[in-house]
Amino acid sequence: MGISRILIANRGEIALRIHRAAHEMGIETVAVHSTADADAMHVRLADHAVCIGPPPASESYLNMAAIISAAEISHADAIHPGYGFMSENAKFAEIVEAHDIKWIGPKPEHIRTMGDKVEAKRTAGALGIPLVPGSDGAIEDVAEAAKIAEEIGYPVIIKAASGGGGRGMKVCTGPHELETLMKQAGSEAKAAFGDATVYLEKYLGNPRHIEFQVFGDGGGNAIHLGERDCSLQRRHQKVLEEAPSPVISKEDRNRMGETCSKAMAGMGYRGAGTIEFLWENGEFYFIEMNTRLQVEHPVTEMITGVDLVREQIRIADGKPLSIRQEDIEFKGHAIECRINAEDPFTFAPSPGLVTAYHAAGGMHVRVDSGLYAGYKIPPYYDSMIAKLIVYGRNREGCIMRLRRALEEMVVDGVKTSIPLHQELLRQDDVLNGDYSIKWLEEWLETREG
Ligand code: MV4
Repeated sequence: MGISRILIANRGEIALRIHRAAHEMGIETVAVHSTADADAMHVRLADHAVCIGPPPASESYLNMAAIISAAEISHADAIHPGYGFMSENAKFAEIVEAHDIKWIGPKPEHIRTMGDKVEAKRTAGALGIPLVPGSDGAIEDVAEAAKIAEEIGYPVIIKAASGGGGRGMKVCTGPHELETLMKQAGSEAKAAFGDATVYLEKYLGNPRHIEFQVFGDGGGNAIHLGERDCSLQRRHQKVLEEAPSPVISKEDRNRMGETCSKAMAGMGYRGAGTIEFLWENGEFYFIEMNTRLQVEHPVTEMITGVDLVREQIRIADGKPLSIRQEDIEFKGHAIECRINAEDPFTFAPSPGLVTAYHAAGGMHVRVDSGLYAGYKIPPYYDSMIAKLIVYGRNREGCIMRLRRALEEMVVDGVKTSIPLHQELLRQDDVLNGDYSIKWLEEWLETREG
């Protein structure tokens, strides 16, 4: 029997996003929420709602037993984890499947493999994906690190195998620093992740962050949906994402996209995934793979017309992918601005009552958000309150429309990053697509106001 009721194990805009895809497929939804989210839009929109615990995520959105119980009592036959929270928890995925509930996500073994960054690199390399030069696996001691660093040349970067998302990295400029930084990286990794395992890579000084969207049916068929450029980041938080990347040629897209989809087919990957690369001097270097739907997935949807959440649900339901690679066309340009409830200068969180709200609209403008006037943004969770996604036939047209849409957005009562986006879209380097992963933080250093 097919999926008829999905429990959405998440909150905020992504919970709405999943609800919308489900309802468009005639599938009912069950919201789960903490006591802090009783008035949230994701709860109002869903067909059923279950309170799963107090405000801290550790006791609600991360509470496996509470979520499984909610699925059982509400007779949900599938769980979609969204992003963050339980989305890359292999153990949870196994528990869901052990309860005969469909897991709308990758196979648990693949979540586990990609969660270990050393295993992820080994797997990707074996499947023909180009890697950053570095240690073949974990580094055991300083002597081994020194030998590899000598071979690949300084600077090198020491990373935690259980890390990811930028946590626990050390850049090492020469052999004199290696011992200290190795020890630091190891003990910090042990403290943060309970695993001191580290590995070594050549440090790339000024790359872009380019990621490919992939999709597999779990039975050896896979496609790619092109790349997103997510180089504009602050402290490993993406601020603005675009598709296609301003620097990737059609030939490189097709070549690297094909490498990615072949790799996914080779491992029997199921569901949505993102293969992250650093891109420097025209070359791609794999760093990590994310085994979830990503915040920035809408820019891919805008330029391909493919509903990624619908595909996720279909795959989990044992149906084939609804599109073939040769039917995927990349058309136009899309940019997403992440709108956070935070001070646009200090980045301090700004939760509280939203006194007025008006979403931008018009042609090719999409706002994914659970905001409404009178909503009180709780202080317990991520500060992202809306995503503004805009499409244009080309990058210039997209930027013009994005500026217009940002002018229309009204979020009163709290500080938001809307003014930051407006300022970014006046910077020549942004307008020219001339930025690397370092650009935003360097610009913020010199910014006035
Ligand atoms: C790197 C790197 C330079 N060289 N690896 C940060 C997050 C994690 N996913 C990997 N990261 C990096 N790995 C090598 N060999 C620079 C970063 C990095 C970064 C990467 C993507 C986007 C923003 C970034 C900001 C700082 C550092």
